[in-house]
Amino acid sequence: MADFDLVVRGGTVGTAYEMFEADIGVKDGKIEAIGRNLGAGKEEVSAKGRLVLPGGIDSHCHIEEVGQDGGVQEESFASGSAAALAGGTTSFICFLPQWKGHTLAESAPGYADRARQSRADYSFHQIITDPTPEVMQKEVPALVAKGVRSLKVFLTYDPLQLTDSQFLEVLATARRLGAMVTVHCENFDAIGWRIKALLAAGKTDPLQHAWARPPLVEREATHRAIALAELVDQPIQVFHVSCEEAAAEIARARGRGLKVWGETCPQYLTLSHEDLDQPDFGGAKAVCSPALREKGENERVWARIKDGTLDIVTSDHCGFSFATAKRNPGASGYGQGGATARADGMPAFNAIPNGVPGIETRLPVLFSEGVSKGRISVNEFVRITSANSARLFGLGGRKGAIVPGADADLVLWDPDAERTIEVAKMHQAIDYTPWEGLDVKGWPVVTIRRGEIAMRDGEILAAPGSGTFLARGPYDFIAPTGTVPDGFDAAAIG
Ligand code: DUC
Ligand code: ZN
Ligand code: ZN
Repeated sequence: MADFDLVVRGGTVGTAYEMFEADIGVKDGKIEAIGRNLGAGKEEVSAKGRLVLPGGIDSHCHIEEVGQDGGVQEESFASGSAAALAGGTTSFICFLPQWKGHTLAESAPGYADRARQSRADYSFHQIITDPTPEVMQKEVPALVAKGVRSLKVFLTYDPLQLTDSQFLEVLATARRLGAMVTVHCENFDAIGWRIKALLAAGKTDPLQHAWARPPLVEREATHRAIALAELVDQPIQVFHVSCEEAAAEIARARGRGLKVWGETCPQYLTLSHEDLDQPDFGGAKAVCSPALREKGENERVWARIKDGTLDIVTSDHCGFSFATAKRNPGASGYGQGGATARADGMPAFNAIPNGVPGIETRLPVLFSEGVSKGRISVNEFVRITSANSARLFGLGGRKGAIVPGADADLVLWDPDAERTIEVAKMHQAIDYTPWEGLDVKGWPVVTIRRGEIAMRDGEILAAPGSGTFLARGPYDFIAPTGTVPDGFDAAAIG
């Protein structure tokens, strides 16, 4: 009789801090044993010559997200989760929207039901754009109780931006409820002023996006977000850090003992202004915010991964195809300064929906550019792609770790495989990838989600609906520090 449902045999196991040769025995979807010469499994997967790492957690991606006009981003839960599994990611956290003037319930009816089509495990961050008493005192507590334990706020974008006082309201509510606050840090008015000036000068092409949103606007908003979080004594995570100027603000806060964490994305480690400056409106493919920076900035962001300032690398996957949404001014809500169009009918830079696809390429690009090129170790790769997301978002012990009792979410890597990234071979629904033609070394060959072989050699075996909602309960990282700058007792008013 078999000892296990599945045995992954003879691989090199890589965790957040260790590398060792071992078999992994799986029972009922969980890791039951780790050791040499384990007994037989009903099913066996040879991992000879492979690295066996925790399945990726993409803690920031936009899947089938509902826009302010009720339209839906093009990546469905079925296609987005297939793309995730193909790229070695077994869990993701995507977004429940709120549109100004609407309650949470009104903003995305049926979204949680649609998410049940996922093939990967999933959870949600709740976006807050209109923190009314009804939303903050009734809807958000109910949602946190159901396991949606993180809120996302935007300090820019016309339909999304919070004022500082609204942001404080969100921070105070999160503190009371024990939820993480994640922040898009860019200065709304500074960007608006630059957009106006650029449009008035007749500058409309996608490259102008970078001039409208220079590092300074990110640095200022990162500083302000940290200061306001310190005032309330609420932990925050700064999303999609693109540059040293913003990372330095996080490092300074961390040095002062604040609970501030930083996330970046492969686009800020590998792409640059040059990708925005392409013929035939091609630069629109690289429009995301914060904007791509000058070429040399990539290495500075890598350095902030190395020194631990940036804890997590997510995709910030957005479902905007080049043939459709990227040409549709203002469609998504992720734009600023009006739905301006150019003489050729294409949107001006400010109205191109912000965001790039990346859920499928996140791990292969990072492995190749990071591990294969010697910038980071396998252990660092594990930390920034799964372990830290699990710890910081309340999935510790269950996800992002290879230990007995954890979910058997594993990805087998062939560290020597050489591939070229081509959208034609991918599983995402979006019609382009910003990494088209990139040669990579290191490739995920088998993905196992809760003990089920979900992807083998690029073939998706997990069915739509086989993913599970991950409810996230209270956890240590979101406990306030108990210290505020001037001794003010926040708990007394919380
Ligand atoms: N920020 C996000 O987090 N996602 C999409 C666009 C954006 O600016
Ligand atoms: Zn953002
Ligand atoms: Zn995002």
